[in-house]
Amino acid sequence: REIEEDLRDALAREELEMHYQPAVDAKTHLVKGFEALMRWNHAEHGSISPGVFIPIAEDSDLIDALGEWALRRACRDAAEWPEELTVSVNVSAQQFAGEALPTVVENALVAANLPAERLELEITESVFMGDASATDEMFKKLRKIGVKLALDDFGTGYSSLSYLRRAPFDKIKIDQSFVRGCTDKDDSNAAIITAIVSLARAMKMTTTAEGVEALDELSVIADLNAEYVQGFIFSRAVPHDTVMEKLRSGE
Ligand code: G
Ligand code: G
Ligand code: MN
Ligand code: NA
Repeated sequence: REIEEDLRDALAREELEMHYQPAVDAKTHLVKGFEALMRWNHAEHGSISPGVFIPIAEDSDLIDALGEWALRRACRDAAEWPEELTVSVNVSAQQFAGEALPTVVENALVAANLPAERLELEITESVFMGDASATDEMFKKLRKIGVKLALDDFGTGYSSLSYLRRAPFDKIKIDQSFVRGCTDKDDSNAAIITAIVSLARAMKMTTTAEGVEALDELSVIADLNAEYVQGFIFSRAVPHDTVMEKLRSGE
């Protein structure tokens, strides 16, 4: 397809950009870190969503090059932020299944002079569909590097609690579908969030509620004791320059 050909050239043409969405403490609203989200400014078609081009990259051999670029750029940008702030990078199951990932991660950290614990990799449970011993081995290697690991989109897809036992996650990201419209502490979304928060605590993991858009969602989620929140109520993903301006102005 034409879009795949264009994506092949997008890196060289510098049409890809990393934008950053803050994750904030649910109670104090202080910024804890940023999630890196890729953007593609196509020469003719304008902005193309990663929801469209990441699956195309995953179905071709492009995801490794895109993923490496994302890690390097995100680490480089994060190295300019105050040192208590972390950066979270989404990693595709295809990258996770490839043997290069640990080296790519280490090289990105070294090139940016970023301490490993400031980088968090967001992984979805689809990685567990791959070969079990290779998956376990990859978790060990990443763990050894010292990066943080978050389980993304939790509660959707083929959620299995056994994944939590098998892999050393630091954080669970509660999917937007449970967060959106969670405005009442007695509804079923709230019950699910309560259960996830409690499970995470018992396993020494933190939680981030994703996709918070409204004040009443924010207040319910803070009451349910999710540690962090992310969503349009605070900010969409913005370019690195904007992050730097906001950090300087103390926003
Ligand atoms: O930012 P937005 O909501 O449009 O992202 C859509 C999807 O694309 C999300 O599932 C997100 O995780 C994914 N995505 C965004 N940036 C990256 C990236 O750099 N690498 C990978 N693998 N996925 C990404
Ligand atoms: O799959 P992942 O969780 O990485 O995807 C993150 C996606 O969620 C990005 O595309 C991002 O733009 C989107 N997103 C972040 N905050 C909100 C929000 O408050 N509302 C909606 N609708 N989407 C959000
Ligand atoms: Mn994510
Ligand atoms: Na997510």
